[in-house]
Amino acid sequence: MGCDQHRYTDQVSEAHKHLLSYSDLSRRIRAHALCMTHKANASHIGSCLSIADILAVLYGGVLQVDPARPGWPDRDRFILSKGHGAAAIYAVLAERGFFPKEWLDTYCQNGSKLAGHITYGVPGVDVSTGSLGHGLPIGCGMALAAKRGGRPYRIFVLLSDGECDEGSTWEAVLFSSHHLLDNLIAIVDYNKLQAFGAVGEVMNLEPLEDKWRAFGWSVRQINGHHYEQISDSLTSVPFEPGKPSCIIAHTVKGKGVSFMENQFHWHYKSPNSDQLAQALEELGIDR
Ligand SMILES: Cc1ncc(C[n+]2csc(CCOP(=O)(O)OP(=O)(O)O)c2C)c(N)n1
Ligand SMILES: [Mg+2]
Repeated sequence: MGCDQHRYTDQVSEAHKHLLSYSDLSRRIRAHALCMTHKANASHIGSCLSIADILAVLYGGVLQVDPARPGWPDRDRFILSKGHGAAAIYAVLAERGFFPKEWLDTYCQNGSKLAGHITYGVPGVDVSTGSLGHGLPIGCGMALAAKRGGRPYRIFVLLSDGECDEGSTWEAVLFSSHHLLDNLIAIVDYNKLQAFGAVGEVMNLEPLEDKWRAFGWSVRQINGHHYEQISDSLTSVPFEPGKPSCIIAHTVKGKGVSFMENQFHWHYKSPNSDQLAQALEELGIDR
């Protein structure tokens, strides 16, 4: 079986002329990411599935961005600090019309614009990442620039729980509360897994909420697969005036595909043809 992902997306598109619902959009993100990693024999499908629902809400209703003007100066900025989740962000950008869906077929191929880690220059992408621990520090600079320039836009940074092991992340946490950056929002994809094992065994983060609070942030914990909780939290920022906001999103690595959920080896493995077929079937995609 090939990986003709546009067959199903075109069918769904015709049925939905209006803005996609979050569940439709997250299903498409998951399906694209599965097809892309399968075709490219690429890693990080578990990481992509973990953030699909958060991306669906961000790009389906929260971020003030314009696909026709990706460089609009007052757009909200979004930084995917866990840059290895590139397939998921490319999928949602294509679904929102930042570039043609056909580009997704070229993911990780020679000459493609779409590299395996999120890359500046792709329409809708503001920052290249991949070396973990850089997204929040960059977000701090952007947030400070917005404040000093009197601009209204917000900076959303999606980081992994593994990145909470990085000293640079905690320097940024400290910096942003000191500078009263209430235009900065960190979303922690707390899927409890890193590349080779459980967060609790590699480097325990608990009590994680207390740590962010102690550094001067306002914090909420949510279920990162519950659209209402995601949307409620993202539309309530800043949680407190004068403080940056942190959303600790409890998620499942591999979410949505039964045999990938909570299995750390799906950090690096890519689905073969049979596994892709089973995964798409579980998502309810008729191919
Ligand atoms: C500074 C740095 N060290 C190591 C790596 C290699 N690496 C890629 S992903 C990853 C860990 C993945 O776990 P997590 O950060 O929790 O992200 P998840 O896939 O669970 O979203 C590591 C160590 C890297 N990209 N950057
Ligand atoms: Mg993780």
